[in-house]
Amino acid sequence: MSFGTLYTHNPTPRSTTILALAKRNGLDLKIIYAEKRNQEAYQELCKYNAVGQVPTFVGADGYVLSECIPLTLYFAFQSESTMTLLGATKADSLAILKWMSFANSDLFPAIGGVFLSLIKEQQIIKQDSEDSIRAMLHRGKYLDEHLKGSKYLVGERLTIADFFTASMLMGAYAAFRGGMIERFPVLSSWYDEVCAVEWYREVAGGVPDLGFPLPQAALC
Ligand SMILES: N[C@@H](CCC(=O)N[C@@H](CS)C(=O)NCC(=O)O)C(=O)O
Repeated sequence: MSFGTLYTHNPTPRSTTILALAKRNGLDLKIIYAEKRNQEAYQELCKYNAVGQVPTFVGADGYVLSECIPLTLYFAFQSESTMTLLGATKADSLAILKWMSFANSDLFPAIGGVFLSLIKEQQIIKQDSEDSIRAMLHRGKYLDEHLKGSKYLVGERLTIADFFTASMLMGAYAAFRGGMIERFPVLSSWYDEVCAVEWYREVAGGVPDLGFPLPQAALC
């Protein structure tokens, strides 16, 4: 039975964990790539999301949901086994949301501001590349320091925050893998461990190693 349709871009890290959860939960999900250049798909997306952003989900029952954080949670809610990734206590659930929000709003845009210009892709909202480098390194250090005292982002068990944050880091590891390992060893071991989890790797794997040098900048 059809679960619904996910409007996304090919690719976008904002959809990676959703797609991995859909596969793990055996959901029959139709994927529509709705970049602006695919005008027909884009116009269809705009019927459900007036700002034309992905990911946006339209359920077979007509339920519509957009924004990658609630969508990731919605897909995790679809089975008992993935619900265990949402935290065992209220404090854990709130910490999971905290890290997902940080990854989506702070980490991902900073990485995008560095990575997209390197691969000659257009930034939707143009960002200063020096500021983006500084922010990417600063936010990477914040994660590296946090993971020195915590096996996973939220305590001793893998949660959805780990998969979601790893997906948001993929641009940085695709571009600067060697430099990231050198500068952020703890973050990098955590990243490799999360990416090796089979159900996640089946969808998120195959990140290229483009071999760019990690840019340097004075941290604020
Ligand atoms: N606040 C949204 C942002 C979604 C977003 O900006 N998606 C990008 C792709 S990663 C997009 O659709 N960009 C096209 C646009 O903004 O016109 C979320 O967290 O899901």
